[in-house]
Amino acid sequence: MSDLAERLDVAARTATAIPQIVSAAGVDADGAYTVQRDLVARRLARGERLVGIKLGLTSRAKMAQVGVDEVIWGRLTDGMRVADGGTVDTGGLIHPRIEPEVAFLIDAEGNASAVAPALEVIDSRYDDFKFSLADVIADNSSAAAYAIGAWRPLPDGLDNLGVLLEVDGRVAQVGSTAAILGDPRRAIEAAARLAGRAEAGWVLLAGAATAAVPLAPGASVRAVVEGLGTVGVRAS
Ligand code: OOG
Repeated sequence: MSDLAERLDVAARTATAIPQIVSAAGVDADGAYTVQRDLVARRLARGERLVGIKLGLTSRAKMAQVGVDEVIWGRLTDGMRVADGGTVDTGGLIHPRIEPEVAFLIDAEGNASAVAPALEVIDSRYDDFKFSLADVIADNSSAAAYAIGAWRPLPDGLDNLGVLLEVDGRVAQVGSTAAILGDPRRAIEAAARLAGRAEAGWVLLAGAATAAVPLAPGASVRAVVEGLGTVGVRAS
């Protein structure tokens, strides 16, 4: 298992795609979460801090895009965080894509105390962005970077807010928060069930509301979530 984690770690650090080594080794989903833990442990050993959880494949659009139809989760570190309005360095990534999300701030009771629009950059470490369930789980659910807009208290309804993904001022994807498990608030229970209790102050990325789009150097990307505001990044 730890050699699989090492190969994924090297793939990420050198921005070099690799074959689907986890499914090829016959590792199942449970084993793949052990590989993921070992992979993220390498980042923590280099000084990064665990700051949250991401859910993946919580929408039909995403499941259809990658051909895997189970909700998955991954670990977020402070090293993946990009400021709202900040820059994502695509030079260190293989074939990055970007997607619009909703983020929750988790309190000491495990409840969401605030919500914000978010952008997630995903970058599969596998050739051609192709993987099976075990491969993508081991690869920390393709996590690469994320940005979060301004936090605000949870509004009454979060279940049908319009979502736009804009690239260079043009609409690239349109969706609704309803795409995220029917209501993104379901992500809070789903994360607790799948990943265990979050720590106070952790971020939860609920998963993308639309398919992801390629992130090219020079692009300016903005997510707009109705009633929640906007968040943007630039790619260099
Ligand atoms: C897997 C990760 C999906 C999401 O928000 O659905 C994900 C992938 O598409 O590479 O992060």
